[in-house]
Amino acid sequence: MSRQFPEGFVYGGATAAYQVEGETRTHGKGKVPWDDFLAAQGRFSPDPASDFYNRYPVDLELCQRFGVNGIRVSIAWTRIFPAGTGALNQEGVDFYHALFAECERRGVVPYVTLDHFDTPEAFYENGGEGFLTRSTIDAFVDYATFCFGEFTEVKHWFTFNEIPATAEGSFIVGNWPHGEKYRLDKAFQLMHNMMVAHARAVVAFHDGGYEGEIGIVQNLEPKYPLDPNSAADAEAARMADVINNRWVLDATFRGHYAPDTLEAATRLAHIAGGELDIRDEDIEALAAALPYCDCLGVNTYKCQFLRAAEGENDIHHNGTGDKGSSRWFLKGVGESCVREGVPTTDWDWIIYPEGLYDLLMRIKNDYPNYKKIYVTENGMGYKDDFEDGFIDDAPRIDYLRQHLTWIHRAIEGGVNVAGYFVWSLQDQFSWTNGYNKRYGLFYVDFETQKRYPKASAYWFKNLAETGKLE
Ligand code: BGP
Repeated sequence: MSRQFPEGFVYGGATAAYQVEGETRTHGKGKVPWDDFLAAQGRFSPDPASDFYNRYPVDLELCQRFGVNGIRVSIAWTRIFPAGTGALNQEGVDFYHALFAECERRGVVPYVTLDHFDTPEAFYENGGEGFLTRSTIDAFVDYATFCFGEFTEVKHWFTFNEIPATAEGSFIVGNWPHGEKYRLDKAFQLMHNMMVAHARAVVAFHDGGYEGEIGIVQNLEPKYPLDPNSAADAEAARMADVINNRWVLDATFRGHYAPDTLEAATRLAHIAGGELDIRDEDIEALAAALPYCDCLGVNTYKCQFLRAAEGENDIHHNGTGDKGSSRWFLKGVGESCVREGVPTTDWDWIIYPEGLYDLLMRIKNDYPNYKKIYVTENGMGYKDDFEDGFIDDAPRIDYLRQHLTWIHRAIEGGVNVAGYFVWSLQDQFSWTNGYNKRYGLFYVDFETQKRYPKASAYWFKNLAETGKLE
């Protein structure tokens, strides 16, 4: 059966500054925590990544040829303000103006994120702890306000990319720079502080009278009890849901935390040995932004099945693609399991497209204040085979088709989904997995930086040009 997407639906490709640009230590750019962290690890370098800093015209020309009419990019805060605040790097400002002008020339609409995992290193110096330190919130609002005023050619803004993933990498899995493991207290606090920063930037956008829309991108992940008949498993899923979804959704679309959300977060923070610092003025800031958050970006790849269990924390991230090597056991929550018959990727990400339908319907039902959703990332990490310039990535096409089918069903169910961005536009650098986990519609030979359209690119072109999902 074929399905027709609505007129005006955005068929996009997604990127992020640090994952595509390269030139991380040149052109006046300031440092981010990943620079030293990756160098010390010695596994892979973010340079030159996909060399987007120099090759964005090539990628935008590909967008035009393949019907990709929207592109998610992020501004690297440290290209604009190398030390986070203070002195401006004009070269960085000029770069983004040139990038947006090229978008315009190619008929590709930019959707711009202000901070995609690359908060400046400066906020971790002199005892700073990034967004755990509240002055970073003020700095973000200043940076955001600068961008709104400077880049008036941009009409679609997102404040942050994936606050729950930031908290997870930084304070639960601990595989990010300055990371610690199992610190749910810090994870909730970080998410809270970042949500306040988001809210204040949204209000600044509104008060400044800038043209366009603004929202936030989150990694939302459906959580299910492993045994649908077990109340204990359901409770484990509820806890995991609070961490990943409810905390940030409540902050965005209620303007406060519902009592049971707050109770769960406080309990989990206590288990980790800490307290949460949620102030009245923070809640006022969240509430003030409520009417002005125009859109939600949903990044979606996988789901989680939870089993209730007692025991000690034990999380291992599979960052190599050795299937079956990951473990996830979180005290106070439970254990992550794979339900029989449900497929996984080589990185143990559970493929469950129907979960996206559940998630979208749930946002509509539980958060009626939401206005519009973009699926801002969806895609399949895969070890592509390159044969004489041809890449037959049939499993990826299948993955995209299934997810788009469930998105279409959600639209039929009344959810306002306005666009879909494949992660990723071109192959790029993955933060904790390096370069063998490819996602792109366009294959990148990282030696020569040559691009090759994959089978999925041709498939996507047909979808984008006809609006028809076959
Ligand atoms: C999201 C991020 C992206 C990207 C993607 C794929 O969480 O927003 O930056 O990396 O996931 O994840 P990974 O690279 O870990 O496979």
